[in-house]
Amino acid sequence: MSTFEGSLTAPQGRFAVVASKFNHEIVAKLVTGAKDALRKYRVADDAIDLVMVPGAFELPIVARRLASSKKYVAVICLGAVIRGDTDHYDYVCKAATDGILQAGLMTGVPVLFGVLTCENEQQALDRCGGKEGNKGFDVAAAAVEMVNLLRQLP
Ligand code: INI
Repeated sequence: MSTFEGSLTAPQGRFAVVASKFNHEIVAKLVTGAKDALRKYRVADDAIDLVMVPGAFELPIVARRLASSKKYVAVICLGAVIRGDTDHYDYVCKAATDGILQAGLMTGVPVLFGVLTCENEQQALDRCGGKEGNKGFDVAAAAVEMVNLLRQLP
């Protein structure tokens, strides 16, 4: 039996980070976490491009464009959606989730889902460098792993 598993060794190629400006203070910390992980796994700073979008709803169209461009080995999407008084939250979460998944499936390029979907601001703060860690870091590490895994697969 052969087992395939992506390593966390530095992959060749460029990484794109797409980050939403909505809930900027939280997303900025996710971006910092993602950069920390990429640095930890020896991705050079000048091999990372950061693209800002208005909100999580806009992540998919940009992720798909970047993933289709053949310029990047992975696209890391970062955002934070926090529930308000209406069901707007549900629509933004669904659009972001479905669209980010589609961007990866349609292009074959790993497109990572680093969007916090939270009931309140505290949950988000806990996950962007607080007591629950930094989801941006985790997702960027997963991007490195996926690049290395996909390179091994037929
Ligand atoms: N965008 C977010 O990234 N997070 C949110 O919490 C959010 N809320 O709550 O409304 C949000 N809305 C904006 C949305 O992503 C789009 O930018 C906007 O609808 C324009 O298409």
